[in-house]
Amino acid sequence: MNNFAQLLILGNAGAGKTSLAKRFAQGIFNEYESRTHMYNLFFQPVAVNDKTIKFEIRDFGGKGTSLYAEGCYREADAAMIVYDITNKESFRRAKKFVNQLRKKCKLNIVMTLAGNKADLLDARKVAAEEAQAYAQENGLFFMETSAKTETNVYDMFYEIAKRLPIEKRLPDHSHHQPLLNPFSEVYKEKESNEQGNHSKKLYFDIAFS
Ligand SMILES: Nc1nc2c(ncn2[C@@H]2O[C@H](COP(=O)(O)OP(=O)(O)OP(=O)(O)O)[C@@H](O)[C@H]2O)c(=O)[nH]1
Ligand SMILES: [Mg+2]
Repeated sequence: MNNFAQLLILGNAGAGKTSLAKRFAQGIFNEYESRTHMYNLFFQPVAVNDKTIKFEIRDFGGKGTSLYAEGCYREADAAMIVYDITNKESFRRAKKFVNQLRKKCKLNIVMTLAGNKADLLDARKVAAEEAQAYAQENGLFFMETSAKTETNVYDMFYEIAKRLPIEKRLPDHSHHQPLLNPFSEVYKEKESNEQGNHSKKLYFDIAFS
């Protein structure tokens, strides 16, 4: 039983987004990873209980591609926001990404926060407690990771797969149906001119369709 999930990786330039994706999907780490200009695509399955979630991972460049990334917010099933624990500015930027995403993404998106480069403890500028508190307040799953030493990398992706809404894991046509989340529906009043009868009708619109 296979199920697809679109996962976006967002964060400051140099935070380690590509390194995390490559560690997870290819099992490699480059000391000198080159900057991502648009985005990289990775496909990697994860087995969760008796199911397989096939991740389609979009790893965006942290510089100058934000508008492009925003075009994908609506479709995303999950997002991993990455900051670098040795760079305070990258944590500030991570919070910005969370705010931007919240405005446009599905209500049931799985959002996680990765404090990357956790191997560089001596250079730490962002306390794990601060990030954990922020994550808790904002409904994000949080872990410190290291693409270099592999710490928590697989676990992070596995946790995302585990948290995907049940509906996304159904095997058949169900994922083609709009998810009827009571909070995602907006009422819209429309004039209807059915059979010459000028009656007012209530329409249901799906906010995210
Ligand atoms: N020590 C350490 N270095 C890391 C880690 N992850 C990434 N790096 C290094 O940090 C640099 C930037 O990593 P990238 O993966 O290219 O970062 P990015 O977020 O994809 O950057 P952009 O594509 O420019 O947005 C590279 O030289 C990596 O080798 C980590 O966990 N620990
Ligand atoms: Mg990159």
